[in-house]
Amino acid sequence: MVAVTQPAAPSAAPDDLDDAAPPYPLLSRGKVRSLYDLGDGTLAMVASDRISAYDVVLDTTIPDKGAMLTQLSLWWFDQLADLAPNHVVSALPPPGAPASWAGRTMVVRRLDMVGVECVARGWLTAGGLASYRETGSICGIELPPGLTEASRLPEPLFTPTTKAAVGDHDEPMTYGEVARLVGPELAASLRELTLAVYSRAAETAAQRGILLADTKIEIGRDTDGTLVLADELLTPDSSRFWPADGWAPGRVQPSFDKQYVRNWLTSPASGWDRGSDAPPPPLPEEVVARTRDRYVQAYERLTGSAWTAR
Ligand code: PZK
Repeated sequence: MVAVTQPAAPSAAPDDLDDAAPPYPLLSRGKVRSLYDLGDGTLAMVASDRISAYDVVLDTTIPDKGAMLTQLSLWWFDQLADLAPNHVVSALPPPGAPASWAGRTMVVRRLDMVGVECVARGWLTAGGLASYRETGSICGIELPPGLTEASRLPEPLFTPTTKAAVGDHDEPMTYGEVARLVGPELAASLRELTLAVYSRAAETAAQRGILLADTKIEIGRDTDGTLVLADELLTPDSSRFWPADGWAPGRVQPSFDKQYVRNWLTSPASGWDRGSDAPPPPLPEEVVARTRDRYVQAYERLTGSAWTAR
């Protein structure tokens, strides 16, 4: 068992989860989600309405974001149930949970988590692009010359990374490094499952006008070693979704969910200096409303169901 350190709460962030103290011990806290130990071999994963941009958690929350991402994960777990089992035990908050947890909570089986971040990419951007520009390869996989920002890759790639502590950046690993870390059999299974999840999800998203540029999935093992899909799955926080219309290689694609936030934060109107240590200013109401609408659209386009706040 690895020691779990609790990062400090984002400074002065309105904490939409802590309006009532939950009657469970906190096991782990991420930038925008918390994990509680229910003590019976299950955990409660609670998604907040907090949003991060440019690696910082903002002071402004996006109403219903946590519930939308939780419901989207649950939908994907169902869609992919034939590929692998998942960790979901219940979509209802556990007994005694604060009322604010409704809709944003999943009770999950406690698993032995694999110590590798399983990433799949179908399009080239961000860290993958930086690696390609430096070395012509990603995670040791040689790529053809001539690729650029947002290029479609010749085929989806398994591009695993190390699991860094909160606030640190994950480092790319070669497949050989994964095999040395977890053993060749598990490495092969991780690659196979990651690519199967990515391919199915990318196909589903494409039918709905959304490109799934990349995604990070978390895999655990149950007591008999069966691989189980865990964490959040195929949400805008774990994946890059791009609007398919208007996609063109050679320029940075607008983010499906965070583009209004990024545009405003980097505009003169925000007065924020990204390079400084200063926290970003609160988002204007209109940016919040538009961003919320993008999460609603992502939920509705992917699932084909209307978002009704719960
Ligand atoms: C687990 N995280 C990431 C950190 C979060 C999530 N089913 C599981 N069993 C054991 N451990 C985990 C899971 C899952 N999922 C997931 N860390 C451990 C994480 C912080 C907050 F919501």
